[in-house]
Amino acid sequence: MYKRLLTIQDVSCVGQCSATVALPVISACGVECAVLPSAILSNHTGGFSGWTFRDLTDEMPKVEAEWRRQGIRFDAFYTGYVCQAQIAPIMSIMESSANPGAIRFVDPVLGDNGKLYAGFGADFPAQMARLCAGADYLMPNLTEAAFLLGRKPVLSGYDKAFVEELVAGLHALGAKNVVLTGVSFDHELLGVAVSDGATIAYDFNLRLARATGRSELPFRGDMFHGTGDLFASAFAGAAVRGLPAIEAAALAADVVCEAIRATDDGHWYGVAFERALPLLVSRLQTASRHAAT
Ligand code: PXL
Repeated sequence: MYKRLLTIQDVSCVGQCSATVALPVISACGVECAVLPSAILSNHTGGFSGWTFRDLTDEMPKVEAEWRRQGIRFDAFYTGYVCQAQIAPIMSIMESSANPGAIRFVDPVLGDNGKLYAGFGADFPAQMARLCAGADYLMPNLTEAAFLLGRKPVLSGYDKAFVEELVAGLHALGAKNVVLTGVSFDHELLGVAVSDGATIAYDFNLRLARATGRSELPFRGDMFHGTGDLFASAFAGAAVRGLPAIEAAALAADVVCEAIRATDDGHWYGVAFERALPLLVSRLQTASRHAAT
């Protein structure tokens, strides 16, 4: 069945993040992607020397009213970079424009590498936690998970028990499934933890490494911009296509690795996800062939 997903996040005109990643990636998954921009920026806020910012909060109730009037509805929602004043209008839109059984994906975009993104205040994570409460799939990185729980981010030297405590805390906020990214126990393999509240599964990108014979990512600094958005978009698209969460997470993580590998040296503000779209499409085709047999 052809599904329609609404993504709610900013349009950073330049920067390979948020809506400019979600639209092509979710489309490549064979899922219609509608977009409600939360703001328009000249470029993202991670590393450029400045940016313009136009907040679009005022548009949200108007768009909602028009969709109500026309009966426009969605099978899934995926929220990303939004601001404090938008939490309530977004929750309202997700109520009023949902088809029965609509799935809510929440990427609680707050920060990375132990820090909040520029422009977010210390009180924002508690507001974002309200959006997380209604998530069918909550997709934080380790930094965001810590902020949502009012804890200090810990980025290395932790164990499984620590990760599982974070995951339990996120379920306690109300999230049905938790997909925690950036998990690494040994500094070599990076992966995701996927929990449905009863069991936790891990995926450390081993498959792609074996398939390509390349087990290491090129090291170009400690941070790749937009990879969280790429992961969340691919995960949401694959999950809407019917992949089980652990398979959708493994696929999304492989797409992120492929995009990082395909990124030219010196291309610092984003990853070349366009070059990973063939992998995404072919893996989804294989998955759906298997599902059909
Ligand atoms: O990739 C997350 C993100 C999304 N949108 C904007 C950002 C960032 C991260 O810096 O600045 C505007």
